[in-house]
Amino acid sequence: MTHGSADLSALLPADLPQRRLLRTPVPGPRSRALADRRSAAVAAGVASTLPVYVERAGGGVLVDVDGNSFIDLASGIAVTSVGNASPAVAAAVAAQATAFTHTCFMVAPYEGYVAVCEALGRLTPGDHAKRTVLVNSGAEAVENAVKIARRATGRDAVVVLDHAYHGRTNLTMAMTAKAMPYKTGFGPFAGEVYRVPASYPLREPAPLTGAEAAARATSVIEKQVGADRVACVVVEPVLGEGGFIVPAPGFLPALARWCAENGVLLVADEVQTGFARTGAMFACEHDGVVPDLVAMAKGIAGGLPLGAVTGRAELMDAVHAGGLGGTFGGNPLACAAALATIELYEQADLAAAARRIEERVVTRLRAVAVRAPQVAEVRGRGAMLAIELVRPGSLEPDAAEAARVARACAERGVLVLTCGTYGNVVRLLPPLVIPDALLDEGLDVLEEALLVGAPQAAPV
Ligand code: PLZ
Repeated sequence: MTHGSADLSALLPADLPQRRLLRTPVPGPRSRALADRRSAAVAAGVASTLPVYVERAGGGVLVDVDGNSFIDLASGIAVTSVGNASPAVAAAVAAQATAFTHTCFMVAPYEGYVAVCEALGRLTPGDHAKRTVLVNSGAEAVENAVKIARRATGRDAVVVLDHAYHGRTNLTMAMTAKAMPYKTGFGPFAGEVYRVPASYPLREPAPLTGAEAAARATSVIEKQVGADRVACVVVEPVLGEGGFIVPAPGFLPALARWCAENGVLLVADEVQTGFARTGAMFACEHDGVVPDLVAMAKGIAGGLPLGAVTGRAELMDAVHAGGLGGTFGGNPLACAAALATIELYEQADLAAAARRIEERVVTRLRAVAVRAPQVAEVRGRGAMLAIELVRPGSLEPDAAEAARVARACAERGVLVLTCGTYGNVVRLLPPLVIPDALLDEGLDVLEEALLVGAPQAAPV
C-alpha cells in the first residue's frame, strides 16, 4: 500500500474488467430497441439520465446491452458506495434468499432486523441510548422521522431549508424546495411545512458566517412560525439534489444550538450524505453536530432498498406500539445486504477512501477550473463533489452547459449526474471502491468535456 491510496481491488467482482470501452455509438442498437419497447410500456413521467440499458455492473463500471462499459461516477445516486454487485453483498443476499425472503417483521420477526438496528445505533453520531425503525426508502425515512418528532414533541410545524430535497411522497414533496420536476401539478401538499433560508456561500449577496446564516434562518422561524410550535428542523448536512451545497462553517452547530434551546428536534436527513460518502460515516460529524433523529437510506444496503430512522431512545419510544411499520420495512434480503455493506464500510475504512477521492478529484478539478471560465466553484465533501456552472464572468446559472457536459461525458463512456435548484451543477458520486486509474480516466473525460465546446467569455 502506498501513501494516499489503498488496494480495494479485493472488493470488486473478479470477472468484470474495470475499464471504459465503447463498442458502439451511445446508445447502441440494442439499447435503442429497448427504448422503443420502453416508450410503449413505461410511464413517460419516469426519466433516465443514461440512454443505455444495463446488463451488468460491478465495482465502478456499468456494462450495457451493446457491450459498452461506462465509468460509473454516479453510484445509482450515492447508493452503491461499496461498489455495484459487491461480492460480499451478493453472497449475503443469496444466502438469505434461500433461507427466507419475507415474513413481515410486524408478523414474525428475525435477527437481521435487530442486528441492523444495533449497527445503526452504534454508528450514528452520539453516545446516548438509541432506537431504530427500518423502512423502504429515503422518503419513507424522512416521513417517519417527522411522525416521530411530532408524536414526541406534541407539536405540528416542520421547518426545512431552501434548496432542500426530501423525497416524492406527499409530505416529502412539501418539504422539497424545487417545483419542477418534483412538485409541479402534484399538489395540494401537506400543511405545516415552513421553509427558511439555507447557507449557500457562493450565492450570498454579501459574505455571511455560518452563525449569521443560522440566525437569519432562526429569525424567520421565530417571526413566521413561533419556536414553540416547531416539532423539528430537518436539514441535509450537505444539500444534495439542491446542488451539493456545503454550508458555511458553524451553520449547523448554531442551528443545533437553537433547536436545543427551544425544545425543537434536529433531524438530519443523511439519506444522500450518510455511510462514508462525505469522508465520515455521517456528514454531521464534520460539524460536530449530534442530531436527535437521523434519516438514512441509499448507501445503507449496497443497492438493496432499505431506509431507517435512528434516534434518541426516549423520542423513538414515545410512539405507541403499532404506530410505526409497513409490510416490507426491514425486508430480510435488505437487512442481510445492509449487514454485509456496513461491515465493508468499517473493515475497508471506506470513509478514508472517500477522503482520498476528494483529494484526487478536487485537486484535478480546481486545476481545470482555472482554464474553464464557466466553472464558478468546485465544492463538496469526500466523494460527494460538484462543479457549479455559470455564464462566464457572471453568477448566472447555466443549466444548458451542465446538460451539455453530462451528455458529452456519457457519449464518451462516463456517467456523471447533474443537480441543483438551477440545474447548473455537475456532480460526482463515484463508488468508494473505484480504482484510481478508472477515476482518473473519468476525470480526463470530464476535463475534456469542460474545455472543448464550452461557451466563451463575452468580449469586454
Ligand atoms: N433525502 C437527501 O437525496 C433522494 C432523488 C432522485 P428516496 N435523492 C435522489 C429522484 O429524483 O427521485 C433523497 C435525498 C435526500 C431523501 C431522498 C429520498 O430518497 O429513496 O428516493 O425516497
